[in-house]
Amino acid sequence: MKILIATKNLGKVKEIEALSEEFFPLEEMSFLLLKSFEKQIEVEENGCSFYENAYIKAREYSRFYKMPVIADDSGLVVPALKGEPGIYSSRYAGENAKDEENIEKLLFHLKDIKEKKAYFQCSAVFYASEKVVFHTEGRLIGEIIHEKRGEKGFGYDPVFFLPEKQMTLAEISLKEKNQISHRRQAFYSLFEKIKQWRENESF
Ligand code: ITT
Repeated sequence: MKILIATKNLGKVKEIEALSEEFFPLEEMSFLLLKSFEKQIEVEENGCSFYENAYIKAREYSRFYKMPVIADDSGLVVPALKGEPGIYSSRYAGENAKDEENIEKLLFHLKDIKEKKAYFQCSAVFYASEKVVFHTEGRLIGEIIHEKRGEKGFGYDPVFFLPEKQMTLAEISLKEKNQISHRRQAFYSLFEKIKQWRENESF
């Protein structure tokens, strides 16, 4: 079976590819990326939650490319900022904002706030048809620090500190991030559901 991983975010692509290789090493399952298609579409993320946006992306790409699709909608949630940037994480500092600009805005809003707890949320949706839709969630808890540390990862990783490792997500390897991340939790549960569905289908 071919499944399209519908994301334009190259940081996500790297992580999801590595997770899928770990989970489906011997399966007859192959993953396609958006870049393998000549025709590209824009999908408006006008949902009110990570789940709604992941569902919209998975459904629209699946309808357009006529194949099963996995979509990820994720972001950083800072309770002291009333949940910001949340579903607006990628465009916090404006449409097409760069990661550095989003981080700058985040640190500016947090400069006088002591409570630095934050978490990443990932909502993953598999859409094969209107009747075959699976949804899972993952969460990674940490703290926001005031100076960027590390060069790895993407998005808010350089300011997302893991107290138990005393490092930011941008200081640990992709492999280590993929052992603990919000994305790992969501995708492993999603892959499990897809696997079970495939097994039941073949009876
Ligand atoms: P697609 O919609 O094409 O998947 P996107 O980057 O716009 O790409 P989202 O709407 O889900 O995807 O926004 C996710 C944003 O949340 C992302 O751009 C980062 O700013 C942030 N984010 C999500 N997961 C992250 C992670 O693991 N590390 C750092 N930042 C992350």
